[in-house]
Amino acid sequence: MKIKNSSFVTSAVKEEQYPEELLPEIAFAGRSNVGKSSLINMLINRKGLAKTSSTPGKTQLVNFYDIDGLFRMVDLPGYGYAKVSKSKKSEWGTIIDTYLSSRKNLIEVLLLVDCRHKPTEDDREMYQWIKAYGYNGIVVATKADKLSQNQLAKQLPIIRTELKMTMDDMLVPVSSEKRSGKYEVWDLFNQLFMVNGYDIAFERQTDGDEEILEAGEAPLEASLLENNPEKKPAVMANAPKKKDRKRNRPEEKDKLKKKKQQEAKKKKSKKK
Ligand SMILES: Nc1nc2c(ncn2[C@@H]2O[C@H](COP(=O)(O)OP(=O)(O)O)[C@@H](O)[C@H]2O)c(=O)[nH]1
Ligand SMILES: [Mg+2]
Repeated sequence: MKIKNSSFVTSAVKEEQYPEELLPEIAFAGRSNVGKSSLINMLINRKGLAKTSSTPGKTQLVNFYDIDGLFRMVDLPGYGYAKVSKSKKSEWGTIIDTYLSSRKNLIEVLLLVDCRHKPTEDDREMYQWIKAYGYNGIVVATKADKLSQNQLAKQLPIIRTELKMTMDDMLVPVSSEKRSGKYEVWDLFNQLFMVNGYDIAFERQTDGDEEILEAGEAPLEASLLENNPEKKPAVMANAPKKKDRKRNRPEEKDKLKKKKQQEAKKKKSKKK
């Protein structure tokens, strides 16, 4: 099945503004400017459906995109933009928390990090958050075109270490600029639909001007992963698990909150 129609559904801040929970959703989280909107556009072969921006930190909205009436991609508000005020930051936290905690049809959250940089504290927190809500926590390393293969091979383990990922956790390098990593992400989506019990399977979304690959043939961007120290493309190495909403118990959330508060206290006392 190829994508024929993708469209913007709505932007939301509050739960009442979300579209009905009729379709499975896959959400994209990450710092502003990390490449969330660009990745969405690449995946659906559309240039400007998700608005990309060179002035980050502006939109604090959850954007829903409908893909062929079968599922939705959800662009979450970006975090970590220095010029954003404290009140904006807590607003951001509330918007994300509301979405993650309430959305029954959310099957996975991808965390995007820039492959060139060490993940930030915000990234680490976001990753913990995603895990605490019972998702696989799939990490997408963006802007892979900005690094050589050797540099990328060095960066990927750093991202793993900083985010405290295990070898079971998935890490996928992509470049929206070079249009690489697209098939890996789509294959992953298909696996996610399958393990979550949805009868949805998309064909590899070719751009039209590139060769159409036979089933089982290595995708063009496999070369990008050649130097991946994990040898296998990360996506294929481990099958994603069905989301485990049981882990999303209030106690879990409370524990996480307490831990955060304790950490903040420690930091404060250190400063003194
Ligand atoms: N070189 C390169 N630039 C990218 C890539 N993805 C996004 N960008 C650029 O990074 C900036 C922010 O991208 P955007 O998708 O708007 O990020 P968002 O804020 O996370 O949605 C834009 O100027 C994009 O053109 C990529 O894969 N490679
Ligand atoms: Mg964006």
